[in-house]
Amino acid sequence: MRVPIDPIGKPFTLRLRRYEMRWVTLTIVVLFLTAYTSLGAEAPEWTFDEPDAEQELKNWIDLNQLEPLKIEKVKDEKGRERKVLVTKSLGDDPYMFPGGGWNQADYDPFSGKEYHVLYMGVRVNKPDRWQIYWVSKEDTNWSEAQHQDFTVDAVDEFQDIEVDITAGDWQKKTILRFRIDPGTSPGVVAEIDYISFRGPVGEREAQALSPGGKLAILWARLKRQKALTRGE
Ligand SMILES: [Ca+2]
Repeated sequence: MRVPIDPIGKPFTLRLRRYEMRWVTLTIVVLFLTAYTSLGAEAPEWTFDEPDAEQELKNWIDLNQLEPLKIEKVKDEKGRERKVLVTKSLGDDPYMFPGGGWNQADYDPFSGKEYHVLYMGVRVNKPDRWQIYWVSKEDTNWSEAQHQDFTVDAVDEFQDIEVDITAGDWQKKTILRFRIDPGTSPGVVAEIDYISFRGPVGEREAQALSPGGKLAILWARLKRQKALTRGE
């Protein structure tokens, strides 16, 4: 077959290929950007460690039946120093809004499907029922329909607790804001080392101290993800 020659003298098919290549490149870039933005915002995490501790605390407002929140340096049972948020309940309905208030937040909306485990490092003076309430894009009303209870019994020693949130269709929703009720009775003193939807910070810190820590963390994350998928 004769290849048509354009005025510049290059075979037409070659020019076409270059023209197509531009489109292929552009398509790849667009697809990549689409995939990247659809990943959504990363869920929030607070560690109360330097340098952000005081700034983190400033955005925790609209408290109910709680002594003013404070950040303290304490020692855990292994003698390790931890910077913690200290709460003390004054009634049977204490609550606080991490990173904002009932109608504002300093974090972006996040996927309940992707981030459905509440991770918390915590030590308490007595076991009690705690709660999490939330509002979502799908339901912007604060109500019992979007809440879950969980027990915290990490008495006298820090525990990394994981709460899989299965109530109120959390995993089908985009979470806008949430509140934590640190207990449901007066006199609950809690030392909260971190609150996160990304993973257990305590485990991360411990492993980071050991050689090959990063690999170990990655491996632990994969194992945990597998376990969660299996519903363990
Ligand atoms: Ca901490």
